Amino acid sequence: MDTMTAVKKEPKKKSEFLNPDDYRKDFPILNEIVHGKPLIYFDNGASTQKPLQVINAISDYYLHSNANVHRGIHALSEKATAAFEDSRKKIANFINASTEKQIIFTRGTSESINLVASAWGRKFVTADDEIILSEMEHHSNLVPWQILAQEVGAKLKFIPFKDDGTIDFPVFEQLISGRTKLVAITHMSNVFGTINPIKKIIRISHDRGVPVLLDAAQSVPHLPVDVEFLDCDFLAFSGHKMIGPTGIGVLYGKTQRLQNMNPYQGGGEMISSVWLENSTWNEIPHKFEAGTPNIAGAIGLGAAIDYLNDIGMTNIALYEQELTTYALEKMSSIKNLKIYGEAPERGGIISFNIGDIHPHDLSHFLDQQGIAVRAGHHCAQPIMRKLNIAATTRISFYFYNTKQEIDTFIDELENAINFFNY
Ligand code: C6P
Repeated sequence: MDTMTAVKKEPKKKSEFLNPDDYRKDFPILNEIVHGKPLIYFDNGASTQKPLQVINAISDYYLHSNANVHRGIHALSEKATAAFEDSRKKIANFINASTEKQIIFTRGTSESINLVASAWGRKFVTADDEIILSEMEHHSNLVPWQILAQEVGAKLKFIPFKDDGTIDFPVFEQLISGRTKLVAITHMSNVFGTINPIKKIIRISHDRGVPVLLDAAQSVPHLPVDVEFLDCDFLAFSGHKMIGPTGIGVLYGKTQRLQNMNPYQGGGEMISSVWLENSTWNEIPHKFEAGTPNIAGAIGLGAAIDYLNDIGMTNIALYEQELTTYALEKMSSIKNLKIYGEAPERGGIISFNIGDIHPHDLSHFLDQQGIAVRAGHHCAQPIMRKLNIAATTRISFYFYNTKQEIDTFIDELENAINFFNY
């Protein structure tokens, strides 16, 4: 017998872009045993794990330089302020902002978008103005605009998505008009994984004098994102989705736009002078950072950015693409498995259902095998409604995931199908 044909060809396991084992050792949580099985963490779209370098940066701050920022003249406060502001510079460089003054610390993507809806929207959006969103937005890029629109009497318009989970671009070109005040759209869908054609959207919007806000919660952690190249007006993202801590996020804004906006919240730090009856505002970014900020969070995010830069965002993007192609190929051979979203340009997020197995039952089954996935509407109820489903199961990758983990996941999907007798 010809042994060459008898041997089953094994898929290539090694990637030319990065070796996850070089990084997994920095993430102690990846060694956890869950329900007696080694943890496979496929819920990175919801939140990522943290390496020791980030955990240590946070504890170093509390151990050696804990003090409030921008206030004290003493050594600890100066140290804390330097570390906090250094993180702001790292973030500016990471997304290629022209100055760190364009980087505002927030609690996360949701707060960043609320900040713009409140401080920019209330000043510049009036009755009968229109804001263009898409049907594939996360609730965080829908609800703040609904609140604003109801308050000022503006209208929301929606770019539809098609069966393959991509936006209907010609409809966008029809929707934009002299009444449009803003286009706010997700860079990468947290349900479909679709990477939207934002460069084109921004160019067309700018040709009409319309600013663009990008919800970059799922893109900045996974792709190289360059705000100068994209020319977006606002960009929002979260630290916890990019190996940083929870409770810290970023709003990037073009200088002129930030300067022209009202403050978001009142309090310490955001003022220049205060009288009993009125006040004047501090310069950007401090104008938008009322009260004591999340100092440890900002420092932790700076450490996360150092870590991601060491790997290289292009390597991360290419590696995740490889994992996604590998997973999609394997999943496509499973009977009755439907994947939602088939965009040619996509990130490492895969939403699916298997027949009528409920996503909560499937995710519970997978959890019992140590595999963490997300099941539900993914804070995108309008997507579910349009697809006429209640929920999906979703897997989402990061650079520390492996093809071996995908193999185990596929085996467990097959076991689930047997278990549920489907
Ligand atoms: N999506 C998910 O599992 P916050 O919660 O503020 O850090 O991020 C909100 C947010 C905004 N936009 C998009 C595209 C997002 O994916 C998210 C967070 C998580 O999909 C939690 S619902």
